[in-house]
Amino acid sequence: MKLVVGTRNAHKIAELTEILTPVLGGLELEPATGEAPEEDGTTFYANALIKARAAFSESGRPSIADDSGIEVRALGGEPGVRSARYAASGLDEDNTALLLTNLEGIEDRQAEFVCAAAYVTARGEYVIERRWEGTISQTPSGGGGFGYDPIFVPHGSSVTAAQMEPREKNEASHRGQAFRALAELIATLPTQ
Ligand code: ITT
Repeated sequence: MKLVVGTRNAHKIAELTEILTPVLGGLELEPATGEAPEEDGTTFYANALIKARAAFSESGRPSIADDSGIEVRALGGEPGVRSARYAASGLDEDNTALLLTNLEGIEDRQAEFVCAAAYVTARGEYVIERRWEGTISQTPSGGGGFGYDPIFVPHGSSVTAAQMEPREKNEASHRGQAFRALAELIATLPTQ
């Protein structure tokens, strides 16, 4: 099966390959090549659909996309859908540094990663959203993963997501949960 992936984030493609291949045998993922669409939705659900629809309309082939981010309880759910561009530079190090600064002196460190996984074909549109709960650490640790992984300690873990093996992260993560469920749904649909 071939799927076009509406993302410009190479880390997501690597994770999606590992997550989806065991469920969808013979899978080939092909990155979308057109211009990235404007993510002007106010929810992960809406933005995931915007990206998957753009990939589908440009390629004419079944397409998937993910919109994801981190919601921090003490910050009223920020950065949320703005996670990729929380700091002005949009760099991972600057985003995590800003989050740590904004949480200075705050005891409640509860946070959730959220992933909306979308699938768009000529026959229909599907979106599945999943969450991964944890806490924000005091300082960054670990060199794996991307984004906020170095400061996210999943519930039940003593290390950050950036200190986990990729397989261990994908098994538990918001993206792993959402795309495994989406892949199981895709596997039940008629071949496009
Ligand atoms: P595309 O829109 O091209 O897919 P993006 O990186 O801009 O790439 P999003 O708009 O979905 O993607 O923003 C997701 C941001 O949320 C991402 O850049 C990270 O900062 C953060 N994020 C999402 N999933 C994450 C994960 O598994 N680990 C760490 N940070 C994550």
